[in-house]
Amino acid sequence: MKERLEELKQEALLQVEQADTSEDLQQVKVSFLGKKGPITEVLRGMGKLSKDERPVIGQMANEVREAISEAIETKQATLEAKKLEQQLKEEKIDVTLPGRPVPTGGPHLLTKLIQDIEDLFIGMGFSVAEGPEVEQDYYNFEALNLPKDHPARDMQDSFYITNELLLRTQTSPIQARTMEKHEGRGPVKIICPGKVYRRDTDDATHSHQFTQIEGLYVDENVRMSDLKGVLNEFAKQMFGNDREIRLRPSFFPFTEPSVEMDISCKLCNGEGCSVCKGTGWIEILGAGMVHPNVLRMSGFDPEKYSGFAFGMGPERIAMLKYGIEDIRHFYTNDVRFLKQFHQA
Ligand code: 2NM
Repeated sequence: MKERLEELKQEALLQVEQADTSEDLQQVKVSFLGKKGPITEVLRGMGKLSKDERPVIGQMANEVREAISEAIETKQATLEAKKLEQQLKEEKIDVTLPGRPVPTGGPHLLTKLIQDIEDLFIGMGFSVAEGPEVEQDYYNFEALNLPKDHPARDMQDSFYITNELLLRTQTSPIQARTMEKHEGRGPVKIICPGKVYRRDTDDATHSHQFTQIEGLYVDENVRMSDLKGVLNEFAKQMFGNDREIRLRPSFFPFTEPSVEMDISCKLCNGEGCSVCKGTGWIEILGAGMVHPNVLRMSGFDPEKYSGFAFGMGPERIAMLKYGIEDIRHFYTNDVRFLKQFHQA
């Protein structure tokens, strides 16, 4: 009986030693110390032993049981420590690794371009003025020398809300409002950026909603040469010092005389290519000397004051500057398009 217990102890200790996981260990515990295990069996068979032997074997059996239990517990602790160590090793964070960059948004290409144009004109003494997108017929047309029956009102079919209210078709109503506020006293030197709306069928070069920047300078003795100087400076800063400008006669109801400004084509050096349609020149904006009727209606004396005005489309400028072939790219907001113009 003694040898049997000693054997069981050695066998159990060996298996504890060899256990690699808590599950293995649990298996050892069940097979040696469980109700149907060999130790229990020994204890059960004690009835057959003599009175002298019984306490000796009983004590020994208990000692063996204790020893196995203790070995299991010690091993269990070792296994748990090992497992924790392994886990710590696997989950270690290297704080010296470079961080993953977080993608950031940025201003829309048009927003950025409009801000750049604003800055450019602010540098020449202009202020930025804004106004409502839902505008009165009076400021959008009437005050700009476009009376109710004027044929030019058909040229730009508009979104009317009521008989007297519409989505502005240009940003010049801001200029009419600003002049009115000045109560006949100059100077007025402003640029007016903003969204405008026209009833148009959208295609590669037309959009029912687009942006505009218009400029106005009213003072005593403002001349066509002042307009030319300011626009020349704009063209060179915007498109490069090597660009030339030219003014061609044109017509707008709110200016007299009216001009259109071209810049020399950079792609072909003025030789003629597909971008400039063989002419060597690219149309950039419209401008002119403010019509006396416009000055008078907004409270300025055309005998004392004169002014120049101009208007341009940021979409068109961006398309020329970056070779964008479809105006709808500005509004469909495909990030693959937008990202190309994203500066940090
Ligand atoms: C253009 C072309 C020519 C213009 C005129 C005025 C105002 F209010 F002074 F009458 N604002 N903008 C103007 C002149 C706009 O856009 C192509």
